[in-house]
Parts: sequence; structure tokens; C-alpha cells
Amino acid sequence: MAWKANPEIIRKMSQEYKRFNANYDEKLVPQYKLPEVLVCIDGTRVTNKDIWIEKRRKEIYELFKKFMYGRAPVNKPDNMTFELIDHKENVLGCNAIRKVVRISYEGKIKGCANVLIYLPDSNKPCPIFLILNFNGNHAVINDAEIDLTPVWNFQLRKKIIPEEKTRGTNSSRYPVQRIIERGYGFATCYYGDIVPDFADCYEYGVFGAFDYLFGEKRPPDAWGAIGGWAWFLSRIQDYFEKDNDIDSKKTIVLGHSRLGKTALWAGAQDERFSIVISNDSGCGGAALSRRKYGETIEIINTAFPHWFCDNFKKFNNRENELPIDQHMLIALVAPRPVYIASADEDLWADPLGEFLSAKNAEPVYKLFGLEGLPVDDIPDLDTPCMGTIGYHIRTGKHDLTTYDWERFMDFADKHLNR
Ligand code: GTR
Repeated sequence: MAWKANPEIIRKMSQEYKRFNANYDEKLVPQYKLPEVLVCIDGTRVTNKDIWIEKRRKEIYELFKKFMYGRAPVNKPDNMTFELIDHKENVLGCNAIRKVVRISYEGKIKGCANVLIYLPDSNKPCPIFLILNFNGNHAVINDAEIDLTPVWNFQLRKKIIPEEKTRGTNSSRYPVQRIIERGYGFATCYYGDIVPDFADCYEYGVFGAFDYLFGEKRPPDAWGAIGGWAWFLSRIQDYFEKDNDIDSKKTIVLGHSRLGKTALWAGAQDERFSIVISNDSGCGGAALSRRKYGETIEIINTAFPHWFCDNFKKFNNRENELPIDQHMLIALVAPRPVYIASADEDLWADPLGEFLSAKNAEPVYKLFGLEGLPVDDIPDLDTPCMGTIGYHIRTGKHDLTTYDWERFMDFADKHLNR
């Protein structure tokens, strides 16, 4: 049986998001036609993987940079450094190894971010899950030995030292012990150390350091915050390539919500990420924009004007004029495995739109002779399906739960032959 939004939740969400005038009625979803993933701008049909790789993929990648996420002014800065500032064995009561690596960069200003890493104590390099976090590394896990490094107070536009009692406050989202038990490493970094999540963020973090490379003025296709966060995920991958305890050919990049959008964009851009996972990423992530169900381009650009490039604002309420939709973002990940997760109560993120996006990326996987998403309709609640594209819709709210992680690890086991 195919999942359907629960009418009671529709009623609740319509109430809660009234001020945005968001649509939750499937009957009011506009008629739309998705841009053809397999037809090039000049009309050439993509009939094999070579035309995809040589031509169409490049076009689509360029369109996402130009109109949506923007472009970074620098690839990997020459003066970036990695410093191991903590290394301890036998932690977490499960024989895990903890490392903290400080990544420092310098452009117009200097900046740094700490990557917190836990690894299983094994004799061989391990595959690793990489995820950015919202509230600081100390909030990810209740580990008294993690430094309380400053986090942003968005109202005050200031960084402050977090209180001791905030240690581990988000730990339900990061079942680190379980991840270690299943043989995976876990790495995380505070997103605010990369770009602070408020509208006037441009003088801070990687923007403050590198935007001068654009010249006098930030162009309309300069990277937005999602672009900045995604860029830094690649810098963390640069570090993984230098750490012999990590199997850097098996990095699984994932993220929740705005950081799920970020994980998809990072995975689309950097082919070193071997598996890409989006959890409840919604509008500007996995969900099709043209459905205008729940959050829309106009709503997101108004609430978060710094997330995307300036060009994206031209498409407020004009989704049909965009030469791309989000199925094409997922297609950029091909032939690598990609998993999209939704939640029953998360109608704001449009679960059906997320599923349809995953399904419409399938033709590209087929070019590689791979199985796409092995179901035609959105599956029932808590019934994961896993081809080279995977999908589930979980019972419950907009969140990242142990249920989600278990499925992500099942998916990784399948594709990494574990
Ligand atoms: C919401 C936003 C969503 C989603 C979410 C989150 O306010 O509208 O697009 O990203 O935040 O990141 O938690």
C-alpha cells in the first residue's frame, strides 16, 4: 500500500504554517512537467552513459551552480592545515578511538573548525559517516572530554561558550556507539564554524575568508550558505584522505534538513563521496520544487535569503521557469548509491515530492545498467526499499532518529559489501 498523508497531520500542519499559506492538499498541486534529465540543452538525447558523463551531467551541474547553490571562489586552498589536537583510545566504553582534527584556513580572515571523529578499534581502515551538526560537537554526544568551543548566538550575532549542561543534548540524533558497533566511523563538525546561519553571514567563516576572490562585489551566482557548508564537507574529505585509519574511498556523506540539502549538494559535486544520504531535506533538497507542496522556493528564499545564490530568488513563484528540478540533483550522484529519507509528519518537506524526485533520477542510473528505485509508488510507512537509489518514509516527525540510521547503515552494508 502506498503512503498517504494523514488528514489529521494535514490539518495540524496547515494550522501551524498558516502564515506561509503553504499548500498541503494533493488536489491543489499544480500541473507540472519536469525538465528532461536525459535531453541536452541543444536537444541531443542522452542514450548512453558517455553522453551523460561528457555532456548532460556537466550542463546540469552548471545549472545548479548558476541558478541555485552558487559557486565557490576557490577549490582547495593551498594553505589549509589539518592538526590532530586530540587522540584517545578506549573511549565511549566500546573500545572506540576519538580524534579531533582542527582544519584551519586563511584568506582575508582566518578561520578554523574542529572535526570530531570516533572510529572502531579495528586493524583496518574503516568506512565513515560524515555529518555536519547544528549545535556544536559537544552537543552531539555526552563525552566530558570534548572541548566546549564557542557556538553562535544567532540573535546576538556573537559566538559564546556553551554551557556544560548542553553536552549531549542532541545525542538522540547521533547514535555513535551503535555506529561504531556496526563497524563504521563517525565524523561531525559544527556548521556554524563554516558559515553562521543568519542572513548577514558574509563577513564570517569561509565567506569572510574567500569571498574577496570574487573581486569588488559578490556575483549573483556566488555560493550561498548551503554551498559553503557543502564545500567544507569536501575539505573534511581532503583530511580523510590523509588519515590511514579511515577508508576514504568509503565516505558516506549525510545530513538532516538544511544539512540534508547540503549533503546532497556536496555529494553531487564531489565524486569522492561514495554514498550520499538525505534525511528530511525537503525544499531545495530532495523535494521537487514544481509541486509547491509545503515549503516553496519563495518561502525558503524569504525566510533564509542566505542559503542559496542570489539568482535563485528570480524563481520565487516561478518554479516552471527553472531549467532544473531536484530529481536532477539526485541524478548528479549517479552511479553512486543515494538514499532519500522522509518522515510521515514532515509534510513541510513534502515526502511524496522527495520520493518522486528519487524516482525521476532513475533513468540516469539505468544508463549505467544499475537498478534505480525498486518500487513504482511511494512505499508504506517504515518499509524501506533499496536499489542503487534507496527510500523510506518513517513514522514520526521531522527528525533524525535511530530508525533512520539503522536503515542508512543497512544501505551502506549493501553497497559496501559488508
Ligand atoms: C526549516 C526550513 C526547512 C528545513 C528546516 C531545518 O525552517 O524551512 O527548509 O531546512 O528548517 O533545517 O531544520
